Amino acid sequence: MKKIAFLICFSFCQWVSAQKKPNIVIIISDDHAYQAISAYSNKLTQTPNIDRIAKAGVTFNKAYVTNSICGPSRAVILTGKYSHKNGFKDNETSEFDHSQDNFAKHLQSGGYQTAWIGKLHLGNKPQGFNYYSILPDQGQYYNPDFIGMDGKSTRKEGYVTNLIEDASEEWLDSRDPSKPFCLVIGHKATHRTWLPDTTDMGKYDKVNFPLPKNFYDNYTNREAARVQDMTIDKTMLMGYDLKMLSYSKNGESSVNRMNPAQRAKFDAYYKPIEADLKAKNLLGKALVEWKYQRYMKDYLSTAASLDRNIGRTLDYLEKHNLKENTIVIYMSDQGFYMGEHGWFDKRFMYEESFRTPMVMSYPGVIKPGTQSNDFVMNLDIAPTLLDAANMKIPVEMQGKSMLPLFKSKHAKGRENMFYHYYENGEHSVSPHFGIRTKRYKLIRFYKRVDGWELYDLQKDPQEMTNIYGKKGYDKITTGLKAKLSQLITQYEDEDAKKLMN
Ligand code: SGN
Ligand code: CA
Repeated sequence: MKKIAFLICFSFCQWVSAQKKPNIVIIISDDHAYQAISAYSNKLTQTPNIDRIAKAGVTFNKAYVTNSICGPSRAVILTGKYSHKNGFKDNETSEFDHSQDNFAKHLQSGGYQTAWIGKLHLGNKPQGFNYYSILPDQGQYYNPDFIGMDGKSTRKEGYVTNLIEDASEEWLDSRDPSKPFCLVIGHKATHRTWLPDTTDMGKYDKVNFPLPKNFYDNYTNREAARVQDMTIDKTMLMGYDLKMLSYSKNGESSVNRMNPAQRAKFDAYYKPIEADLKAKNLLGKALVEWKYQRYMKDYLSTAASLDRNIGRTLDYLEKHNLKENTIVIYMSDQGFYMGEHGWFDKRFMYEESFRTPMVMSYPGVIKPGTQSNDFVMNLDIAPTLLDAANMKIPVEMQGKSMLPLFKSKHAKGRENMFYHYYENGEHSVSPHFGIRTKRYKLIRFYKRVDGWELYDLQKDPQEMTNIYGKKGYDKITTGLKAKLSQLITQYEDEDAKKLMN
């Protein structure tokens, strides 16, 4: 009898403490640039729903990733560890070992129901989730396949961002309401080839986007920037990327999963653009600038489809009285170039791709409308979530909880950050690692390009002038190398250590 009473009491206490734990919704998009989010900049577009999260909580103005590429960034988010520790260094050769520790496993053991829905890009069998439904690899924009927990692939009719939101709401509907939950919504948008929902095609047709100041960069003094393969001019394809289907053999790939109704809408929008382009016969700068305008229009329309669905998530939480007890985080897996340096894509430790958008609401803990200029990283997500759930943060996690920044006036953020990018394939970006302090950035390129770069971000925020080895910078360089060595030792990056010469 006593034992039963104890068990009832224990379960009741557990239930009470579980009730106090906040729910968590993390929305992770793909390749969404902060330049294209109005919480950060009004220059290009409005994203009212992402802004809702920012207004309800904090806008991290200095959020960064440890390795600016999809799978590796998600591996860092899951594990709270750098790529060399979680083993997933690049998309092309690494395989993620899901048996290792991750935040979801901890939350589960703390009574949370967990789910990952949408893009994961770390194989199709995550661990630590009570439910998952995953887009295989990069996934498709139209009528995509989803892989379920039984390993079976199901094709769903519709547009990917809407479908991921539908599946997320279905899971929320079906969960056990007596337990806290952690839901990761992994969006494919705004990944290449920037294909919007048919309802958003043409949304920006009347807008003429200003060229970034360094659009016509000639990469003087920056060898890695010179040898890359990610320019709008040369790398971006007329057919495949910009949907001018008659221009290339593989141009069909963006539309080959569409059903006839979707295809008819696609053709109704893109075919007249193609006819107009042919009539214009553009060459040289005129053609590159046309490509830039089309890139912006497609990308921002895809982002509009994304923002609308983020609004649906927020509406769901409000409608179901979950808003007050739910942490909402919106972030991308990294930043992206919107024509800066003449580029699209990411990978570099330069600001546009090293930085990521990150906004977070946490009612009762984060004051609405907070602007944060502390250095935070994707590495910090796992420890932050465990901290919020009132759970122990494993010493192996290399990130730091961000919550003290909001709870204590005396909390101090990072002074500097360590970055390491490994992939050496598509887009020809040389592997590199480096340190960013409040004012300077020191980068060591290796393998494809061998050498150092140094930037004074105060004088040169666009990172156009490499001052490594220039007169007057010896002392600064020596100091930065010492700090970089400290970080390499702290994070135990043996490969980087060997290259500190
Ligand atoms: C694909 C893209 C690349 C992109 C990588 C990595 N090519 O390979 O442009 O850099 O993904 O992106 S595509 O022809 O398939 O579109 S990531 O977001 O997965 O890291
Ligand atoms: Ca990505």
